[in-house]
Amino acid sequence: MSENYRELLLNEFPKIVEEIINSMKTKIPKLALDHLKKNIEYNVPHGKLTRGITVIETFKSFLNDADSEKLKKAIILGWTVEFLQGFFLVADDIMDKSLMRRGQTCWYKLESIGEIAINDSFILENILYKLLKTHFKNDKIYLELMNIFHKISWKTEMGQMLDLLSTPPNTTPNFETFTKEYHEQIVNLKTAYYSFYLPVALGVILASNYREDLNTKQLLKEAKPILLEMGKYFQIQDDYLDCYGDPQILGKIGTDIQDGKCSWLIVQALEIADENQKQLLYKNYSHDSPKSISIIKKIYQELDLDSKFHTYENVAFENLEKLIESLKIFPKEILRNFLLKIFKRKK
Ligand code: DMA
Ligand code: MG
Ligand code: MG
Ligand code: MG
Repeated sequence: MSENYRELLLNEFPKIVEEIINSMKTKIPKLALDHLKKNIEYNVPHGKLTRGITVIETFKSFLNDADSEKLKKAIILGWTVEFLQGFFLVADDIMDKSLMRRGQTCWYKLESIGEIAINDSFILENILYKLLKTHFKNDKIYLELMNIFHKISWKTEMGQMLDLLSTPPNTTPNFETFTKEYHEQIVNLKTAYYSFYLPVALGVILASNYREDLNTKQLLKEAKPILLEMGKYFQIQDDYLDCYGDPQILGKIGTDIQDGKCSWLIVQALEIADENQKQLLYKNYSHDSPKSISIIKKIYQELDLDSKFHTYENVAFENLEKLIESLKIFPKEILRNFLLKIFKRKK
């Protein structure tokens, strides 16, 4: 099913690009139009599209007999989350000094790009509001859609702020922030809201555009804690894969150790390390040298973090299954599907 939705999304993409380019055709010179197109095409459609697909799947499970016009709205809304994601990733890669994203060189790292990437990320964000305006301005949910994007973007930006504040530049990490609590706050804010709550919320809101009987507030209130819990699990996987994933499959190369990130792995490590290991971790974490990185990885190995993660993953999965089972009004299938998509993921 989701394969179909992926195709539906990808079929619509060229039309979206054309719509944006056409809207600027007479307003900016050709070289700028070309850059705008390149920015969109490079940074938006090459991911797994999980968020976009989830919007459509959620919408369809509330409005099974949606006609093609309604389905098209779901597809557009799916792309709006993917533009938001593109915006966050282009900016995140600059801030994290990453090299690869989705199997390609990071946008800002391209020879012909560089610092314009900062502005390009803003543009990707703005496009999502253009799409909302063009396709939803006459719908009763228009304001609700704008509000949710603003609210969730704010959360994500707070999360990125916390993430970056755990290791300011040119100094040692704020090791006092390397706690389970701080880490949980980071992942909840920077990932869970926009990656899990938002796509499902958009699907429900769009369905409520056509179904008077849907109580969006009640439905989302029930699903939200579970979606946020799934988001936490997802970002812990991301932290794990940063160190243990295969860059070929992942499409990106880990930077958390040299960036000094408050990652699940270092938080675990500091909790169980002996004094000697702790001193080595303090001394080498956030140093961008192969020697320091390998010392950190060696301690992770001594502490058996790999298998600690697998244990965590199984416990988290069972816990999420139970939470989903306890739902009273929200369709369980939607969250089950979402969970199965990410369980034991390698990318
Ligand atoms: C990503 O956190 C969060 C946002 C809001 C993009 P991250 O830097 O761990 O992501 P990645 O590992 O994909 O760079
Ligand atoms: Mg990053
Ligand atoms: Mg980051
Ligand atoms: Mg990461």
